[in-house]
Amino acid sequence: MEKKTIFLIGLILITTVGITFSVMLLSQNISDDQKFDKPKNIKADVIMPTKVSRPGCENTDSCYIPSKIEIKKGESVNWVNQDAAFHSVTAGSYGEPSGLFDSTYLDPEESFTFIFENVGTYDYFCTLHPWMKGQVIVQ
Ligand SMILES: [Cu+2]
Repeated sequence: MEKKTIFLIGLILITTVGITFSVMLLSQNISDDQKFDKPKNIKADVIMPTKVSRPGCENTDSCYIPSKIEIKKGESVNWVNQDAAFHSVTAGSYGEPSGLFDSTYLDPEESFTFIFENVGTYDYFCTLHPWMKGQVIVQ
């Protein structure tokens, strides 16, 4: 009788501790997911700053900032549109897209990531604004 009581108490304790841990882990997972979903936590390698939808940024080479970025083979570049207008990140040059990558129209705050698997120099541009040009150098 006494052994049974001890066993029951033990069972209740183990169950309680188990449930507490499960709830703790679950709530931690949820908050991690929420953090991950926040667009502001995305690391921007290159930004499209404000007002580049009008010509002028090409004079200071600042349509994409930085306009030239160097990475290693296998690494990715993440572009974030910080302007209030649509922009794209499209491989090649205006009128001659290479087809390697194309973000299509990026909404404000939207981002695009591409992984460069091969060494080379890659020009890119914005399909909406011919003056917007950038370059990725993969070593
Ligand atoms: Cu643009």
